[in-house]
Amino acid sequence: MTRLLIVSNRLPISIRVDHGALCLTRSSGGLAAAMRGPHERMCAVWIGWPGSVAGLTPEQRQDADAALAGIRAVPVHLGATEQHRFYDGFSNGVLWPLFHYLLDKVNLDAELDWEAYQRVNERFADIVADQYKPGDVIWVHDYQLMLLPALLRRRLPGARIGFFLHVPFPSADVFRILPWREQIVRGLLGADLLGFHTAGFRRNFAASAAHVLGLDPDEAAIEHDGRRVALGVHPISIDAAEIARLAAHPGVREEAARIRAEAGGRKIVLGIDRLDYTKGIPRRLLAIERFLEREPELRDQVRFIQLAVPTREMAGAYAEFRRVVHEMVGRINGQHGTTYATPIHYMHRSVPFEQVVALYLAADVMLVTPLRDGMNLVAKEYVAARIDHDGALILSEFAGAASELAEAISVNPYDIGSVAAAVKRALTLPLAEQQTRMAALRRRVDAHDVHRWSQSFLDDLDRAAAPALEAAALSAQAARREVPESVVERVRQAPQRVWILDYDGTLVPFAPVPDLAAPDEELLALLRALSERDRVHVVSGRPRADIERWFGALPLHLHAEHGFWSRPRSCDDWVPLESDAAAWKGDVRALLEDFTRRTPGSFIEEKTVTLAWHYRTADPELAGEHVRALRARLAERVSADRLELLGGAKVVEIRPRGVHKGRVVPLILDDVSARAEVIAIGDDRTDEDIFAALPPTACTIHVGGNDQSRAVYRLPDARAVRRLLRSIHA
Ligand code: GDG
Repeated sequence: MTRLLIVSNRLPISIRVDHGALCLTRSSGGLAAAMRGPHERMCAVWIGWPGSVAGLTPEQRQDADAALAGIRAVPVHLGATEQHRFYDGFSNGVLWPLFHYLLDKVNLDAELDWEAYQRVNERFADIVADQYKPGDVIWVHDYQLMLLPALLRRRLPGARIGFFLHVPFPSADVFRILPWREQIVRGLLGADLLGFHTAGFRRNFAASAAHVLGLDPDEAAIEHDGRRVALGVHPISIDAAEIARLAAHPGVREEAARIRAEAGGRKIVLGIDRLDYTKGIPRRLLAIERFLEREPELRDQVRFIQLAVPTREMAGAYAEFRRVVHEMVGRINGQHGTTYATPIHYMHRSVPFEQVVALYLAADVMLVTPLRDGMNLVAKEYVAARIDHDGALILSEFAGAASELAEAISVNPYDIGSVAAAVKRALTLPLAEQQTRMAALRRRVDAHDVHRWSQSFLDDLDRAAAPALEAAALSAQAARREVPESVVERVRQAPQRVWILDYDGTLVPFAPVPDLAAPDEELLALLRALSERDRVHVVSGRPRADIERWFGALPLHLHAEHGFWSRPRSCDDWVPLESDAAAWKGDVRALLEDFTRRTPGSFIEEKTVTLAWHYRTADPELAGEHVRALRARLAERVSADRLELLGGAKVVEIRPRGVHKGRVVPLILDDVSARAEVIAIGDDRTDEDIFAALPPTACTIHVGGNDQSRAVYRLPDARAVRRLLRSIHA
């Protein structure tokens, strides 16, 4: 069975010392709850921080290590300062508020925190790589470890790596604020699959990658560094059956009855959250105050219960926030309390999960009003606990859960008046409507539970990683196929040599602007020297004018526009491959002009036979949208006119089908002796047509990274190509 390595900031078990004794406690929170199932079912290994071990005696530390090993947990120990900078400083002081759109909370001076974030991600990478065995699947979780996928990819090129983000991914305009945005995107793109809660978060990430790295994502994937990274939508969920079982348990029901009795016949409106500023507690309290002011006759008929679970107590922003919330509760209770009742029943602590479920059971109305939330499991848990199909859920439209739980009463948490109105509406919702809404909600939560979530993520990861594994195998093969010295010697000794050379990326490295890639003196001298003894063909996709300008004076055979134009050495005139290959251009040009008008920064490049639409300098999001629309518009023309569409780096090229570099091969080989050595060198997809058209005896060489090629040999870059040419000529 495939082994799973789960990697998250915290282990599901935390170590602490209480009155000198070692305590192991279950970590709470959505992530820990969600991954417990796969951890047990798949005999997975869980790698993460176990809490501080600083106060442990050596014996206690040994005991702790043994206990962790017993539950297949591997600790990543961190020093106190490092942990503080990595966790409180960068993860929760920069990324957490930024990703939740709370920009005023973003820690401004975070250079040292960023350094710790990098170091800790490296530490995780070392430990994961240490644990890894070929065939394992690695699943990395959340915003604390966003550099980890790329760090692992470097250490384990062939591994299957998935990453799931539990928090929102913000819009590109917000994400771009981050000074380290590029490193974060690159870090994530080391994975085979990136999972998000909602289609919106996925869209935001794709747009950010487009902006920050100039990539060209489509709906469900991004090509980067010769790899394809899949982007998935995987809304996390809960163990609905387990919660329903607890909700039916007599002990839990008794507890719920006690809570109701305690409320003395009042209806219960419940909030359960970590005491985090993203959860919208202060605005919720103001909405409750507004409700109390507006509805004096209901005032005595409602009890608000707020369970605020302590969280991130070491971070500065949280201590201040806690003070603000406690003061607000005090003020509202002071103002609206009576001799007999206090409107807000506030608890600042954590309670056992059975107690949480009892609260869900007791609550007539559940108030879930985060300002932003990745998903919010409390909303789903409330639904799962309502086994009698009644109750009302008020849900913020800014929680990820809102895109699944459409039958909840939706509110804008920033609009205090409308939240107060929603509370009234929920309290007076007729039972039949409660039941209709709750039945629909329950069906959805039951069908998409946490088991299905983890399984579907792992299935998608398998699918996403399959081509990458193949590519890794191919590139490993490729690395072994550098041109051997015996072949170099054979070519050197050949009575006749014919070179077929691509230009951009083969003889010169790529330049940011095409016009800057003109040949240098060294190259011109090399080609001149080579052509004294050999036949040298340059076969390029560039326009005739470029090739003529650069090489016209040399005794070379020239082929431009993918071989549509050729200039044999002895003759000055360029001859076309076909006479009427451009009849289709009028309409297509008009269409491209329309798209160019609507996409500022884009432009059309016209060659004799092809039309190209470049959008490198356009807004990436708008261009991405328009590329898809353009392709759809061209689809019909393409089949009717025997055209083909080529997608390149920020360019869509349209050309007649059948005009490709391979077409020049018969012309080149026409009067070549059978004993001649033919050497073809090229770096991109268009050169594959040359390799395909050559006889198997030809020496074909692909230039560049780890992409697939049918060429027999490889060279890493243009410099290596020149070295080879020089060594043959010498
Ligand atoms: C992050 C994202 C995303 C609460 N009080 C107690 C207690 N809880 C449990 C709840 C629930 C969990 O904690 C809270 O999960 P949330 O999803 O509401 O929120 P975050 O902790 O912020 O989680 C969030 C989640 O990751 C998963 O991807 O949904 O958007 O922010 O399960 O029941 N549990 C116990 N005692 C308590 O007092 N035992």
